Parts: sequence; C-alpha cells; structure tokens
Amino acid sequence: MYRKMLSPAAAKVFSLLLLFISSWEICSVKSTVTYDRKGLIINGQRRILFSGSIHYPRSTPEMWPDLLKKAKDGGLDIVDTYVFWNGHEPTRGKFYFEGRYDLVRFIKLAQQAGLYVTLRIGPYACAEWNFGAFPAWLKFIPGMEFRIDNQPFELEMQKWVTKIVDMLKAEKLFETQGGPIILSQIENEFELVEWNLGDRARVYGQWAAHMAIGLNITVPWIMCKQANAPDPIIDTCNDFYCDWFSPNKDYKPKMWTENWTAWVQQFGTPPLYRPHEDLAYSVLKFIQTGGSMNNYYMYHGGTNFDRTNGAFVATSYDYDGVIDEYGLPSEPKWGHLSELHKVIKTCEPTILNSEPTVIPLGPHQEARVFNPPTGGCVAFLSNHDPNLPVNLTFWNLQYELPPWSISVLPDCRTAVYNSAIVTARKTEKKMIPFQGALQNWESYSEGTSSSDSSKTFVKYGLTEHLFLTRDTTDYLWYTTEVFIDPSEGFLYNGQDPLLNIMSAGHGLNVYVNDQLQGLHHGSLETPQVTFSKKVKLRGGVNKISLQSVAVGLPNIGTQFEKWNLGVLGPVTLSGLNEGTRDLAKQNWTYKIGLEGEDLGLPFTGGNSSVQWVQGPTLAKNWPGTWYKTTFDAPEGNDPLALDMRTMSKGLIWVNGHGVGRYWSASIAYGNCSPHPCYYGGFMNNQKCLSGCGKPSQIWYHVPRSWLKPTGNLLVVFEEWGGDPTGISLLRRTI
Ligand SMILES: *[C@@H]1O[C@H](CO)[C@@H](O)[C@H](O)[C@H]1NC(C)=O
Ligand SMILES: *[C@@H]1O[C@H](CO)[C@@H](O)[C@H](O)[C@H]1NC(C)=O
Ligand SMILES: *[C@@H]1O[C@H](CO)[C@@H](O)[C@H](O)[C@H]1NC(C)=O
Ligand SMILES: *[C@@H]1O[C@H](CO)[C@@H](O)[C@H](O)[C@H]1NC(C)=O
Ligand SMILES: CC(=O)N[C@H]1CO[C@H](CO)[C@@H](O)[C@@H]1O
Repeated sequence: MYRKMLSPAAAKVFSLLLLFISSWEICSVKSTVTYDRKGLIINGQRRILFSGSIHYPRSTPEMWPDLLKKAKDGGLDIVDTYVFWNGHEPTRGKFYFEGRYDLVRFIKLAQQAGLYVTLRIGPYACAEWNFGAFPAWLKFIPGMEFRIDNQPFELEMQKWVTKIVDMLKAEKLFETQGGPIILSQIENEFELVEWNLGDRARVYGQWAAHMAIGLNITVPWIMCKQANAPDPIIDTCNDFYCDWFSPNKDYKPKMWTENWTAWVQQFGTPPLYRPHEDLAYSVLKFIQTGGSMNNYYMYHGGTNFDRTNGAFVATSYDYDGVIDEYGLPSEPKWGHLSELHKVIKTCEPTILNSEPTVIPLGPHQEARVFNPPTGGCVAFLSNHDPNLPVNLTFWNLQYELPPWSISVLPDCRTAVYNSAIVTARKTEKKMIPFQGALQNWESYSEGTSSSDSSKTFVKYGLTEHLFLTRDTTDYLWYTTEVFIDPSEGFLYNGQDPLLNIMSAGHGLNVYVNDQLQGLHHGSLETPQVTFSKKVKLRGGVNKISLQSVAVGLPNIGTQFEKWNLGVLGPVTLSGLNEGTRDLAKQNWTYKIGLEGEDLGLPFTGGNSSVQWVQGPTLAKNWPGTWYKTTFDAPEGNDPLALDMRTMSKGLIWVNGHGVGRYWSASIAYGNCSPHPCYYGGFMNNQKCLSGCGKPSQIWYHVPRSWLKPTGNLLVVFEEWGGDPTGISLLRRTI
C-alpha cells in the first residue's frame, strides 16, 4: 500500500507548478487544463469527473455514436481509451486509421456527444489485447527489448507516440485547441516492471515520461500505477478500490484510471461479475476521501474481433461493463451508477471547496462532512461492515445503512442515495434464435501437412512460430520425414516407437502419415504443450506433420516479447532399433497459415476452383475443416450473435469481417475453482461467478453494420472438429 509522502519545499513546488501552467498559457490563452490537489481544473473550473473506458476497435464506428450517447446519458464526463498500435501499424510503415481503427473519428464523435477524452497512448496497452498492442514486427528489429532502456525500442516508441500526438494536434483535438482531449497517458502500469527489472527499467520509465513532456501536448500527462512519475506528470491509481491512494505530490489530484467493473474472461474461466452495489460503494468511498476522477474499466468492454485477443483471452470482452458487449445498458448497473453521478454533480462545488471533517460513528462507521465557509453542506455516511446493517445517528437524525454501503446527504440531512439500495430496474436480456439453425452448409477440408501446398519452404531444424508467421495467421505447419529401413523390420521388440514433442505453445495438432495423433493445447498459466505417444510407423518414408497454433499473443508479464511460440524441441523418436533419433537435427518443411487462407476462403468463400461439398458428404466432426453458408439478416435493429456450441475451436468471418476466435470445446469450459471472488465485502462466489462448467463463451457478436439484407457469407474454420448444422443466429433483446 502506498504511503503519503511528505511534501517537498513548498516554494519549489509552487515554482514548478507555475512553470507548468505558464507553458500551457503560451499555447492558448483561453482554454486550459491544469490541476491542483483537489482536482483537474478545466478552463478555470475545478471538477469532479466520471470517466468510462470504451476501446474504439472493440465496437464498430456504427455503434460509436450510440455507445457515447449512452455514456453521456449515464452521467459520464470523459471517455477513456487506449491507442492500439498494432491495429494502426500492422506492417511497419503501413498505417491504418480506417473502420474500427478510425481514432480521429472516435474522438470527434466523443466530443459531439459532449464528452471529454482521456487518451492512453501507451504505447503499451496491456488491455488483454494481442501483444499488449505492440506490433509483431517490433519484436524482430535487431537488438529489440520492449519497455526497458533500449535504443531500438525507444526510437520506435518515440516515433509512434510523436506520430499520434502530431496527428491529434493537426486535427485540433486537444482541449486547449478546442478539442475534447483533457488527459493523455504515457506508458501503462510500469511500476511493476520497474520492481522486477531494476535500473534499466527505471531509466526507461523516466525517459518515457520526459519524452512525453517534450511533446508539448498542453494538457496534463498521467501515468497509472507509477509512484515515481516525474513532475508534472500525475500518477494515478488502478484497482478495485482506490480510497487508500495518494499521488506522489500533494499538489496533484487523486485520480483513479481503472476502476475494474469486473475482470477479464479467458477461454476456460467463467464470466465474472462485480456487484453494482460494490462498484458504487467503491466510487463513493473514493470521492469522500478526496478523489476527483474515477474511470470505469470497462464502461463498454465490447468484443475482441478478428484475432485481437491477448493469449487465451475470450473473444467477448464484456467485462460486466455498464453497457454490455452488444451495446445495451446492463441494468441495474447503468441506472444505479447514473443516479450516483447525478447526486455527486449536485454536490460538486461543496466537495471541491473543502476538506472533509471525519466523525466516527461506530467501529466500522463514520461520517465525512464537507462544510466549506463558502456555503453548502454535504455528508457521506459509511457503514464499512461487510455483513451487518446499522442505524446511525448523525446530527440528531437516524439513518439506516445496509452493510458495506455509503449514503450521500447533499444537504447534510436527507439521504438521497445509498450505494447498496438499488432503485434502477433490472432488465433480463434474452437471446432469441432467428429461424432456428442455419442451413445449406458446405465444407472444405484442409490437408494434413505442409506438403499439400505449393507455398512451402525447407529449413534445417526447428524455427520459432512467430518469427515465421509474424502474426499474419494463427497457424504454422512443421513437416518432416522419417526413414525407417524396411530390411531392419520395424516392430522394435514388438513396441511402437515413442514420439516426443515439446511446443512452447499454444496449440499442437499432430499427424503421422496423415493420421491424426492428437489435438493438444496449453493454457494462459501453462502455454507449453507436450506430446508423448507411441505411433505406428511403416518401413520406408514416414511423414510427421505438426500444426502449431497461436491463440493470441501474451499481453502482460516481464519482457513478454521474449516468450517463444511453436515447436522448438525437443522432438524425438525413441525406441527405434538405433535408439533415439533427434528430429530437431534434420530438415523441416514449413507452411505459413492454412491452405484455405491462401485460397481467400475467409473473405470470398474462394473461387470456383475450390471444391466445396455439401449434403450427405458434408464433413462433420473432422479436424481442419472450412464451412460456409449464406444467411439473410433478421429484420429490426436488435444486436446479433452466433451460437457456436456445437463447434469446438476455430475462427469465424461474416462478409469477410473477422468475428473472432471461438472456442467451445469442453476444455474451454468455465472452471470456477481457481477463481474466488475478491470484491471487498462480497467474498462470496455466488455474487460474481456463474456459468461454471459451461463453455466460457457460446455467443459471438456479429455487428449489424457488417450485414446486408440478404445473402450474407458466413465462413467458419473448425480446427478440431464440430457440427456446423447446430450453428444458429440469435437476436439479443431486452
Ligand atoms: C516544446 O516546447 C519547447 C519549449 O518551448 C521547445 O523547445 C520544443 O521544441 C517543443 N517541442 C515540440 C515537439 O513541440
Ligand atoms: C433501525 O431502526 C428501525 C426503526 O426504528 C428498525 O425498524 C430497524 O430494525 C433498525 N435496524 C437496525 C439494523 O437496527
Ligand atoms: C536440407 O535442405 C536443404 C535446403 O533445401 C538441402 O540443400 C539439403 O540437401 C537438405 N538435406 C537433406 C539431408 O535432405
Ligand atoms: C482461383 O484461385 C486460385 C488461388 O488464388 C488461383 O490460382 C486460380 O487461378 C483461381 N481460379 C479461377 C478459376 O479463378
Ligand atoms: C494498464 C493495464 O495493464 N491495465 C490493465 C489492468 O488490469 C485490467 C484488468 O485485467 C486490464 O484490462 C488493464 O488493461
């Protein structure tokens, strides 16, 4: 836990602050964003600000205006987003700012909705996003080390951050230019890396801060979870509760950049919930202890479309957000927090113009009273007891408080809001099938080795997966030949030889002479895959084919860019007459990606030369199979989803748009046992876990804007084997 620092010499602080403010004033006479210990000061006015995270690529531009309006209507002042470098520069020097990656459009729409913007440029985003938002090519620049004092990294980072800042300045998007951006973040939760890596990390952290300051963005920079953020950067808190937090200087405001509305879901964990009562309690506790900016992470979580999820992260990024994945308000969460925001707004000047007096009212109960000489009186009554309700007497009046709750008295007499008393109406959401399962499926089966394709190449030994794919696909084939002298006989004392394979992750599908030997995968905790099985070989040439599979790149950890993927060995065949043969020491034939990807199946379904089959010959429960069909859009505007529970694992495209990775095989069922709830007063699994022992995710969001009225092309690649005739289209309704 952070301990408040003693304030340094007041004179020094004051002159620093003056310097900071005056440098803004050179740029713009009228609009300013400054701060003091009580809060941000926007155009001269000190504010309590409510903020919510909405990551632009996790929804579609067509959804943005409605999401932003719902955020504004819900009482938010700010929308907060990361900038996703690998979405914008998938190939070095080739930039993409269209569609879901149209950052400027998103920021302008936020302004039109009446919201400010916090832009977390990073460029490290974490965010359960593929590779923490670093482009895969970055890793392969010679001498590269991420997020540490390393010249190649610092050069690329500075180039990128400068490009973004220049773009936003050119569009006049900073508040001081008349735009909505009031805060910008450099780096992201770096403190942890510093503790792990020491001096070189510390040097880089300070370099990043000073590089950012040098960009003259004219609004404050923040660094979350960075107690040593150099002045004038504001260090901010990320946690389930942040009332304990103090910034590193007493003239900086107390701000909470990530108030987790729940927690991320992986393939293999159940959906996680955070009770809205607890969320509201945490926000009030923060504000009554001097907090002035709170950001819900996530306000709208959305979807990890395409292949944008971090390693093993589910495609739904719902996050139990205030607005659900499909863009519908999660009630009563949305309503309960809207009321909180409204009440606090009525108290804003009173809270900002005074320090609270703390009046103990019991062992776990207290009042905090804001009563400035300028007038007004606001009281917060707290019952921090997690289990027992209480009656409190405060200034001669009685108040009943539920356990783990805070009441707001905007006139110090009338309790108009309590964090645990929910008056907003709960709404049930339904998924309604549209015309039952989809019909008229056709199938196309992939080959079972690299030799089935023309786009192969030979290399001696085993090569790292990402080095070859550069993350342009999840799949990489490794194929080699094993010659067994027929004259020796090949029964080896009546025993088949043992094939041993180690893969660094994430998935490994093994074929010997085109016969499937096993479909294996790791997990977030243990991405490595081990295969060890006796296999039947024949006299002469045998073919061993390994399909290595990525399930998103890691987004967190110390130097995660150094983590490898794919079959790196050992690969051995033991129990031969000669003993053990080391297959790592011979030629391998490689093939990047799937044959179906080369044929353009995801985008067009392929041309007339692709031999799709249908009817009784439709392949079912067969690994490495492509499926396609067409469907008409259901009438109306309800959000849509595909129900994938009869399938196992793979990828989905609709009209060429990547719906995402799906994984509904039993191995990706919600395993609740290692996931206790840790939400303060709600140490209770009933409150935040559901769906244990069911697939982590069965519904996959298909944005309306991707559809035409009729003839929409749905393509699915099934890696393990499934039955497409069970796939159905659903409407989500309230
Ligand atoms: C930022 O401002 C300083 C001081 O005015 C100036 O020297 C520097 O060139 C500016 N940098 C940028 C990127 O505008
Ligand atoms: C609080 O007081 C009311 C009215 O006197 C009573 O009905 C209620 O049971 C009391 N609650 C608690 C927790 O003591
Ligand atoms: C391995 O591959 C290289 C390059 O294709 C080739 O020159 C060499 O002859 C191969 N070695 C064997 C043992 O097949
Ligand atoms: C179909 O596509 C393949 C691969 O892209 C190409 O080689 C072939 O010429 C195409 N055939 C027709 C009939 O367009
Ligand atoms: C900055 C950062 O890494 N934030 C992460 C904090 O944890 C949440 C919860 O998983 C992530 O979503 C954030 O990206």
